[in-house]
Amino acid sequence: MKRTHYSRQITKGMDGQRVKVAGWVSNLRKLGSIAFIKLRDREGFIQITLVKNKMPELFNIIDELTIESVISVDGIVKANEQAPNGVEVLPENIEILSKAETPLPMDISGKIESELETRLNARFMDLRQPKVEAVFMIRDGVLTAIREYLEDQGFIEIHTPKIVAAGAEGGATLFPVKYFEKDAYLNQSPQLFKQIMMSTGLDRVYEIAPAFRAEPSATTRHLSEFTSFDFEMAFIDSQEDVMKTLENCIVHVFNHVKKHEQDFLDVLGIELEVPKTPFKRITFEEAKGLLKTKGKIVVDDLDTEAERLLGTVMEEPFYFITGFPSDTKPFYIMEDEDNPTLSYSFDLDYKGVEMASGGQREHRYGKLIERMKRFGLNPADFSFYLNAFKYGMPPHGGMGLGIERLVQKMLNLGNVRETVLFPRDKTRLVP
Ligand code: AMO
Repeated sequence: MKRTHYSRQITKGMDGQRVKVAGWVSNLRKLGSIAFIKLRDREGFIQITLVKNKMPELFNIIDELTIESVISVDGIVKANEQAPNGVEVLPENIEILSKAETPLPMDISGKIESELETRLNARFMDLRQPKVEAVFMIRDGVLTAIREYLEDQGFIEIHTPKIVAAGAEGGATLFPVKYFEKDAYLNQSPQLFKQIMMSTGLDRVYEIAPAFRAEPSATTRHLSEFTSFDFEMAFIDSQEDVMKTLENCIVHVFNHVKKHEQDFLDVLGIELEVPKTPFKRITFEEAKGLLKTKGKIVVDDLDTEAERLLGTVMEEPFYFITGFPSDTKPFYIMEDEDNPTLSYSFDLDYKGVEMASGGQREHRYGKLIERMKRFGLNPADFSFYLNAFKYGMPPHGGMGLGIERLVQKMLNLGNVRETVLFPRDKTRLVP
């Protein structure tokens, strides 16, 4: 290997030890007969110090190197109070593995702030910045924690098709696909498949996978391709069972990130507060009342502005809104037994933005067909889904959460695109 240690693993206590480090030349400084290379790898920086009279041949490499070239360095660790982190490496050999051309496609020295569009066009370079990299290290921690929590709760990870014959979340945001001789779509959500799974006996499932929505407008929280975290669980008593699983999962995620990703939170200057359970629950009616006091009149659903305003009046960052009107929720949501104009649905909002929605599903075949027809859907188009309800389908519920929105709000990022390596939106198809 070209490396024995990442930069962060090299400590003062290793004085005198031989190491091999590798990474990108972040900075170069030549001060007469001494020169410094600031080497960057994914864990941070390490100073490589060259002294001319100790290593006359090696010293000349400084004139050959360009910023952002890739090198590997064999050398000896030296504790030095004047070096960053109190430690440096005195090289015995430096190998140039790949020389970077000049000028660079964007400045990543931190001197010039680039526009998001410029950064996304040169994303490979943008991602070399510790602040950008930190977002993805934390995102990795979020996903690890979700899997950890759900596996512990007896859920199994599944993968459902992304090329489908019918969508569940409304025709307006479907992407059509040419599929041999047939019409197909990119799936908007694993909804129909995770529900089919509830009839199989594998009665607790989750999926973390891409979902596609042809979102026509450019906003700071909509993507054409996002990562949907879904779970579905059977034999529930009510949607409360789903909400409890979700809030406990969120708390586990925050604890995990705080424990394992603190270095990256520090890079971003984020003081992460672990939310407390139970999260506050308010009904849609109560939310309407709160919004009225802010001068916002809501009829049957919360728009972006209503969600934002609600965030300003709620005391806690996370809160559930329950009991939305049944006509504004999808056909698969169960209506309230006592008041069918309402539904057993919920949204989870975080700092004024919808993170997740879910609820108890309609598992009774006849009622489901009725509801589909009321929504103007043709049950024949959904027979692959409806068949699973005819031969033994337990009561069940679940939810879907946008990973990008969760990371965005957790890290106080202005735009959801910051949390995607290569975002897709109406105008962006490359890189
Ligand atoms: P919904 O359509 O509310 O519900 O989506 C669930 C969550 O997914 C995220 N999300 C998005 N994130 C970024 N860009 C988008 N275009 C986008 N669209 C949605 C949001 C949202 O809260 N099947 C149901 C879930 C369920 O009932 O289990 C569904 O898809 O964070």
